[in-house]
Amino acid sequence: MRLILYITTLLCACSCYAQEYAFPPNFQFGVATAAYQVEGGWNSSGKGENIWDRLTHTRSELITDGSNGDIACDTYNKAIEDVQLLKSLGVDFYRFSFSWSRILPTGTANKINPDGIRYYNEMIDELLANGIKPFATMYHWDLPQPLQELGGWPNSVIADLFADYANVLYENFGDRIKDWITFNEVGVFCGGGYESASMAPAYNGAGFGVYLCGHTVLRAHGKAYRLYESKYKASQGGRVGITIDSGWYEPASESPVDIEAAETAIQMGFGWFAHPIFSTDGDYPPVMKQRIAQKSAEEGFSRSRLPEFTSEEIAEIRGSSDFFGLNHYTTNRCTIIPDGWGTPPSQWTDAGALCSQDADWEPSASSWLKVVPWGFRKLLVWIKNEYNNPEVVVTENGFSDRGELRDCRRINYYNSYLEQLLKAIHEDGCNVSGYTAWSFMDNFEWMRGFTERFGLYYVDFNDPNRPRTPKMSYYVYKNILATKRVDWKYSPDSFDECEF
Ligand code: GBE
Repeated sequence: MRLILYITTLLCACSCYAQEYAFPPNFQFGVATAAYQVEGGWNSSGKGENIWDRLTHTRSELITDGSNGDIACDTYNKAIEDVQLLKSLGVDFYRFSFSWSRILPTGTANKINPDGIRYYNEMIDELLANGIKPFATMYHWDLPQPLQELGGWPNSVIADLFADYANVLYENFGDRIKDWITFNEVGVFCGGGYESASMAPAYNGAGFGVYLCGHTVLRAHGKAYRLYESKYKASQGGRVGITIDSGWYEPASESPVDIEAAETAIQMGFGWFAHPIFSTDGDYPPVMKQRIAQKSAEEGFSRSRLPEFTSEEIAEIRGSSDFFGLNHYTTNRCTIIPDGWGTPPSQWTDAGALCSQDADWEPSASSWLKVVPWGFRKLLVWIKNEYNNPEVVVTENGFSDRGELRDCRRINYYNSYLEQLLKAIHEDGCNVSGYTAWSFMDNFEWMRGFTERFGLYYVDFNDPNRPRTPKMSYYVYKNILATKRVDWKYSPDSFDECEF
C-alpha cells in the first residue's frame, strides 16, 4: 500500500512538473498604477494643471461616465496606508508614476513644487521601510498643460524639457529608486493624443502628428537615458528602461499576404519604438521608413511624414534601455487592407493592415480586450527572436470587468496568461525577469472613466473615503506570489470556488 502511494506520488511529481512550471526564485512580482488614474489631489498644494485635467474639465462628454481624476482613488492622501495593502499582497515592487505637474507645476524645471517632492518622498520611504521596491514611471500620459500650449509632444523642444524633468527626479529620488521607466506606452499616447483623438489632448493629426509625437518621445527617452548614464549611474547604480505596449498580431490566414500584413503591423505598431532602441541597427524599422515615404509621396507631401533621425540621434537612442518593459493585454488578427479602405493619411493605411478580433474570443468589459493567452507567448517569442533575447519585464497585464468581488473571469485571465508566460520562460527560453499586474486597484480608466475596472482591489468611488476591498483575484495573485506557481485549484476560503 505504502509502495503504491509512493509510486503515484513520484509519478505525479514528474508529470505535474512538466505542466506546472514554477517561476524562477529571483523572478520579481509587482502591481501597477499611474498618477492621474489614482492620485486625485489634482490642484492640491501647488500642483499644476495637466492635459488630463484640462480634457476632463472642458470636454467631459468624451468620458463615458462624465467623470474625472480630481479625486480618483485619493491616493494623494492614502499612499501611506496603501503600502500596508501592498505588503499584505506580498509584492516585490510597486510600479507607480510621477505626476510631472505635481513636481514641476509649469512643466519646466526652474520651479519645483516642494509638496510634490514631499509627497513622493514619503511614499518611497514607506515602501522601502516595508521591503517593497519602488519601480517608477516618469511619464504615464499626463503632460503639463503649459507644454501642451506649446504644441505638446509634436514640438521637438519638449524632448529637452523632459530631460530636465528626469534630472529633477534622479536628483531627488535616485538615491532610493533603482528602477526607472521613462515612458509608458509611447505608441498608445501618441496614437490616442495625436492620431485618433481618443486620449488627451484629443487632437486628430492622423498619419502626421502621431509620428512627430513619437519622434520627440524617442529623442526625449534617449536624452533621459544618457543623462542617467553619464551623471547618476556610477553613484546611484540603478537602471533605466522604457515600457512599450503591444498586442500580438496574428495573421488572419496562412496566406503570405496576411502573414506579411501581420508582420508589417507589428513592425509599425511595436517596432516603431522597439527597433530604434533594441535592434542592432537602431532607427525606425526599414519597412516603416519605406512605406511611409512611399505613401507620403503618393499623397503629395514633399517629404516623408515620418521624421528622420540624425546619425547622432540614432546612436544615442540605440541601446538606451537596460531592460525591455512590456505591456501586453490582447491579440488581433491582421489581413491586408482592401483597396479604398480608410482615409489616408493614417497610421493604418500606412501599415496597410486591417486588424480585428475573433467573435468567439472571450470578452472583457473593454471593447478592445479579449482573452487570448497564447498570443502572449507568441509575442514574447517574437521579441526574443527579433531583439536578441533582451531582459523583459512585463510592466502591465490585466483584465477588466464591472467591479465584481468574486471575479472569476479575472482569475481565469491571470492564470491563463501566467501559464503562457511560464511556457515562454521554460520551453522557449525567453528572458523574462518580472511581471506586473494591472492594476493594484480599480481606478480612472481614461476615456472610460470608472466604468471599466482592472483592480485586484475594488474601490468604492461613491464613498468619500474611497474604501478598498480585496477581490477574489487579490487572494489568488497573493497565492501565486507566495508559491511561485499557478494553481487552478486554489480558492480562498471567503469565496465560493470558481468553475473553470
Ligand atoms: C494600459 O494601456 C495603460 O497603460 C493603463 O493606463 C490602462 O489603464 C490599462 O492599459 C487598461 O486599459 O475605442 O475602446 O477601442 C482603445 C493598454 C484604447 C493599451 C486601450 C488604448 C488599451 C491602448 C480605444 N486602447 N490601451 S477603443
